[in-house]
Amino acid sequence: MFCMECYHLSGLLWDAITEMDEHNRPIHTFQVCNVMEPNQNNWLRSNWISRQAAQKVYVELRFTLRDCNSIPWVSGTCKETFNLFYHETDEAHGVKFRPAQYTKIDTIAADESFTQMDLGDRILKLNTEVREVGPINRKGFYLAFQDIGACIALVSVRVYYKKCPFTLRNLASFPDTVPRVDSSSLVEVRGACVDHAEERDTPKLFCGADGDWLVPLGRCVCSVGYEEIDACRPGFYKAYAGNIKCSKCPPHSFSYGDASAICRCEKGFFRAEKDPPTMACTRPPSPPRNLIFNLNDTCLLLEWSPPSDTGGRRDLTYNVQCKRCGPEPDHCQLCEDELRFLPGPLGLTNATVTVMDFSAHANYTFEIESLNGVSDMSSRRNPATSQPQQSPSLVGTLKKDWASPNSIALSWQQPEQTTLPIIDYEVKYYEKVLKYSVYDSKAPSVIVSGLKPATWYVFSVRTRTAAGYSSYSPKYEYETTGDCKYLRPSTVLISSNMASDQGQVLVIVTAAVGGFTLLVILTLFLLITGSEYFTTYVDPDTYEDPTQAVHEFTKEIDPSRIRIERVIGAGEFGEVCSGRLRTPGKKEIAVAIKTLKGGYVERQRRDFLREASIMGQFDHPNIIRLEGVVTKSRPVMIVVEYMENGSLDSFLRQHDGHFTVIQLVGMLRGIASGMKYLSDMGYVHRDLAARNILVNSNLVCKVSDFGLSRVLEDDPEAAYTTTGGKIPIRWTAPEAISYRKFSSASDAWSYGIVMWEVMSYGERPYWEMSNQDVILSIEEGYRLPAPMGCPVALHQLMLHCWQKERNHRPKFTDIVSFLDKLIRNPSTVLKNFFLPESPGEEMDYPMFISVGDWLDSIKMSQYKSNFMAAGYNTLDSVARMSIEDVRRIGVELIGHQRRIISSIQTLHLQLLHEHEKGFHV
Ligand code: ACK
Repeated sequence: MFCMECYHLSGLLWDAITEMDEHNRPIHTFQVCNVMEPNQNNWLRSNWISRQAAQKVYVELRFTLRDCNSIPWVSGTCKETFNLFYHETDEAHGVKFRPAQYTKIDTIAADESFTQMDLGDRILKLNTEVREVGPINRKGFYLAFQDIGACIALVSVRVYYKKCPFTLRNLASFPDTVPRVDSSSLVEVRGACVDHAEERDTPKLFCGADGDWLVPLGRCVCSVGYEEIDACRPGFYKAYAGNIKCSKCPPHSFSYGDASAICRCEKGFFRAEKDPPTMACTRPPSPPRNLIFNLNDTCLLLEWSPPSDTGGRRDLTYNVQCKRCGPEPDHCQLCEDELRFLPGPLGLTNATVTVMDFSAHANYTFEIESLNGVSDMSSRRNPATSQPQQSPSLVGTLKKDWASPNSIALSWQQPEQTTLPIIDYEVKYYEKVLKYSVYDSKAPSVIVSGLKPATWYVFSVRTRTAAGYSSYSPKYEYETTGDCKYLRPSTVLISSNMASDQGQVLVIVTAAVGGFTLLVILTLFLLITGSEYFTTYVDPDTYEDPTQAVHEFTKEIDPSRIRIERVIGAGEFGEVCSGRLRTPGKKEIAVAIKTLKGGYVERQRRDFLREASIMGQFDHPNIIRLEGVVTKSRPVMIVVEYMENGSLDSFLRQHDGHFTVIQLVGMLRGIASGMKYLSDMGYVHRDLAARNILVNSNLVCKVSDFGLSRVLEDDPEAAYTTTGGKIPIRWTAPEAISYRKFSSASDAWSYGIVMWEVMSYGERPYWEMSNQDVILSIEEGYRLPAPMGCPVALHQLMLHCWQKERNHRPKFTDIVSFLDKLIRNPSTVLKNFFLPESPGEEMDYPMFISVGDWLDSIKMSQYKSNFMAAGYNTLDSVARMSIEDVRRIGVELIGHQRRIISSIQTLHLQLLHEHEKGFHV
């Protein structure tokens, strides 16, 4: 710290002595002990000490003082105190020392409270004394120690001053501060806000004489984007200064960097000017839905449902746009000014508007646009007004790829130049005089099915890009049983002339999404003629408004007429219950009630009710009967007739071997009859399987589950795809698996599988083979063998259903009459090798080359060596094996015995066939 210099004014000097403590560490001391001599005046002076910032300094002395009583013969001269002095100067004096210049601080005496210091053979009692020095006004000072005859060892001198140290309080920093000399007054210190913090009330602290900070006042707070000095992390933000935490970015917004004051909206999402930064980013709403109209003599009432997606906002409004079109739908002019709208055409808050003052014999198109506070911000505003030059171009001419009485596949050339990518195509078609439908297709092709035979249809396509729709292509007219030709554009649509001839006003009602993407077209005719409207199946998906299909094809049941008794199973959308249905004037009946579980989204409700809209169109003893629906209250329900024995697959598994062949054939006959009805209606089931057949207490089987026939629009490759892309591989015909060619012929394939399920009492088709193996083995010609005990005639029918060429498969009408024959003449069924009159052409059924191939094909390869070892190395020899033979060669598992034996039966039949044809294996 500082050096000491000794000054001997009389007597002996202080001695600088180094001793060792008990740890062998050197202790430097200054000692004086002239106790024998009187009038001692020995000085020890420090070197110059800068006072630095201090006004008051403290001197801490550690020393030992010998008790005079402990020293013999020193009584008159021995002292037990020494004096402490100081002298202020601005600079060091060097060796010059004048005691007279020094001011006494105090006389230092030994205290009672010594601490002991072990100096090897001696124990010293160490004394500590502290004295204040000041105020010091010069730049520095000297300390001096005056010995007047004591025995002292000065061990340490510590000089220090007190300060309030640098500190952070309330997000403000306060510097080192030296207290006042006057211990009663405090130093007021103003703090500086730390980085990224800002002053609220001036932050202050007071520095007390002892170096303690006292009385904090005022504060700083974290600036925007910061929390407690740290920056908000990516994904977080802080929009307001304050000592609050950073918050997670609200939905649909993000922050990439640190210290974000606000989160930026994701693409397609926006913040309206007045939206606070804490609010989620929002987007324009989806289009209004379920647009319906009511027309009386003078006014048109348009009503719609709010959009399914409000974009996350509450400030939803609607604008109505009116177009009056000439015979060509693309020659339209706006007509809001001509008509009277109540309450008005723009900024509607309720989902309804009344329109009046129509001109006679005119076509009007109304578009309802939903808007919200961020619709203006979307770059995808109404393309018709914003960027007309970008309107997509027309597609090329329409071409028929193939057609059947009920369907047509059309394709067209993509527009040559499009500045924007094509989102999809809208295909509009209509029976020349009856009914409109619209499809969205992602590919430049479409398959339109469900058409009526011998009916003229008109097709037209337009392209959609982000800029909106192109005009419609030239019309393509086609008669379902005849040839096709192009019509002149002037002969298109239902002309206004024709409409007026029949006293109609054509109203095309369209709904647009928040001014951009999707223009959903719903075209309705006011006049529906034609009484044979429901003789063929109508796909509810062709209705823009699915609720309309529900209204049209189902009866609404008052839920008070339904009594739910118990839950019988779990359906795709919710529980299936059994219960009773009361109908006034009728006997109460048992019903099954399918419920739509709570929390559903609109799409689920629509999918759920689609089944009812389909079922409601059918009326046949082998089709599950729809009693009605509950849609006006919760839960939404579909009520169908009760089938006591549940689904056919589990029913058969529970009753393995219980029925006669004729009973089983009776069940199959019922299913075939139901399927004949469906195919006559033009309905393709797509999911015919025993699990989708229900059985009542009289063993009557009824086809159910009409969910799968749904058409999805979102497959860019195909015109049609099935729900969720899931195809029940084991039940599905190869052409439906590979190119989604679903037809009544593919239903016939599935029927063959159902026959196999029935005859094997619910065995899983192709057992545990993987789906991929099933597809491959079918492709290679493998077909399921006859189940154990299955009459050959029935297996023959199955094989017939599994013809690769779909036109060779039997029609359901053939199947029904064939089974009828079998039932009428059971003995023929029971004769094992009866070959029925083939209802179709020759089968293309494969032959196995070797026993090994055969075993591979039925996934029984593990028994190859058993067969070989027992000498069964030709198919002929295998075909003669009995169940005992199979057991004897070492096939122990009953399931395997069963599989091998049923395959042997088929093998036998094949061989018979081949031998008849003159082949030898
Ligand atoms: O095999 P199951 O007993 O028969 O279990 C299923 C369950 O509900 C889930 O679908 C049964 N189920 C469905 N519809 C009916 C019905 N109309 N009558 C009786 N049971 C039914 C089905």
